[in-house]
Amino acid sequence: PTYDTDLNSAQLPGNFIWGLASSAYQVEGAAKDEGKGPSIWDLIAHRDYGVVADNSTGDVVASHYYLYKQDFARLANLGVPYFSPSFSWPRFFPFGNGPVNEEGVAHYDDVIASMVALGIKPAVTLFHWDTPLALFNSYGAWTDSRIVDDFFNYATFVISRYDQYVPIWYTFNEPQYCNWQYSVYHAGNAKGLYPAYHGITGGLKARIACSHFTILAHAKVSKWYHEVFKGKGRITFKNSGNYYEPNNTASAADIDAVARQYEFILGWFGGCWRDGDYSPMLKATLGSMLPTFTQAEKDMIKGSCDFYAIDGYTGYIGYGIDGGSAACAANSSAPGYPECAGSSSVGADGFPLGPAADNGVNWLWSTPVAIRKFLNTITKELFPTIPDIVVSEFGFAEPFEGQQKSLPAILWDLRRADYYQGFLDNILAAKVEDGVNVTGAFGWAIYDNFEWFAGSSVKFGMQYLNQTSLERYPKASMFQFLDWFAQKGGARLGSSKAGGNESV
Ligand code: PNW
Repeated sequence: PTYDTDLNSAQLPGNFIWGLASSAYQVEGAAKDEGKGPSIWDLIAHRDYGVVADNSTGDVVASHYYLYKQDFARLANLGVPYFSPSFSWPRFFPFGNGPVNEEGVAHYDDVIASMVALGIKPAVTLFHWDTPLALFNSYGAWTDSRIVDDFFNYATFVISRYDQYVPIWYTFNEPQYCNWQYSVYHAGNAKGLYPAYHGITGGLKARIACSHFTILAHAKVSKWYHEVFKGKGRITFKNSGNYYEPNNTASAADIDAVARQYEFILGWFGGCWRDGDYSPMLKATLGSMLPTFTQAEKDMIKGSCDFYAIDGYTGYIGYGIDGGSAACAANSSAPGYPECAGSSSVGADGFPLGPAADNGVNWLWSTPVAIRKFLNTITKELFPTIPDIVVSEFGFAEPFEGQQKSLPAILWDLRRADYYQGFLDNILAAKVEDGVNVTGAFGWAIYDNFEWFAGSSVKFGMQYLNQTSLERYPKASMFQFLDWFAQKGGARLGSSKAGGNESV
């Protein structure tokens, strides 16, 4: 890509927030320890051999539950100012609701205290897919309206306890995952292996309900947060989405396919920026299958996001399907992908300027310029009222890393290093050249972890995790990531700029 300005001399403002991210089930381990209740992921990983690619589980992973102090010490030594973990709902409330688990509370008290002592600022996600199993078993979790009050109970407990230390709260990680393939929020029919609990099959009805109650749960917590902790910190949720470029910018079908992708992925959860309601396209497509919000709910949703957070990893070419809109409408009893959302297929080389995806992750191409275009699309075209946007996750899986045995080779992860350099340059270009108010960027992940259905066969870490000794070794990409921020003047922990905007 070419840039109009000299990006080498462009500098980040001191209040740009940056750091590394992770999530509870993916790193903590200690799955049965100190009073934690099971989540749906304990079920998924254990119940059916073969559901997770390499049959790994979250039982141990990096044992972050016990080794958090050394993890934070390293982050501090490397000068990383923010860390974005998620907290485990079933550690606080083993049954999802009911009695609180004091051991879990004491644990997170010390997690927060340890970060604060080192000056690391937490950006905490309250829910990253580890739904308490008890709620799944008793009423089907996200398919039932009762989840809204149970999440509210958990979220308000945690926020009340740690508010003064946490400048950023994310209620949900990627509610889009209510809707995609495996319904990771409620384990409904993951890979077709589960019986239909409470009528939940992971089908469209369950997915729509999950999305609906997630939006309401977020909005209810956000409203409470704004009333009780006015002006103290910021709250939003993390969206999952990627950039789509029409294959042929003169093709109405390709343009239509891209528009439908955005509406079905980001528009579904875009009520914060659109009068609190579902988009017209969603309503037109899903008709009576789509639940409605009351006016009071719409008002609550509209004001419930203080900024936009996007987990944006890659970019695709959008191809129209012959008669795509018509095929979607004709199939109106169960409109779904790909007819309604437009094709997500990509060319052999993925997004232009990106190399082929030989990394074993079929959705992830290294497409640096896509993040620049995506930030423009989100803030200027899709949701022009967004005040500022944070890239809350981005990262890359190094080709063949899962199979590599030799440590030096694993640590020399040049494709990932290149990905971070390219993405960060393009995030900066969006800011300084295009005027996008992008205010933060978080790399995924702090180290190799449990990659959901891919288990430990796919690695996203900027540190290698030895799964036997549990030692963590920084990879080349970690230093690339850190060097980039050092060059661009990103506030580092321990530097005079550290802390950035104290009012945040
Ligand atoms: C994120 N996509 O999920 C999750 O928040 C993490 O838990 C996960 O480990 C990480 O990305 C890497 O996979 C995504 O298909 C999964 O575009 C898939 C997509 C995006 C995000």
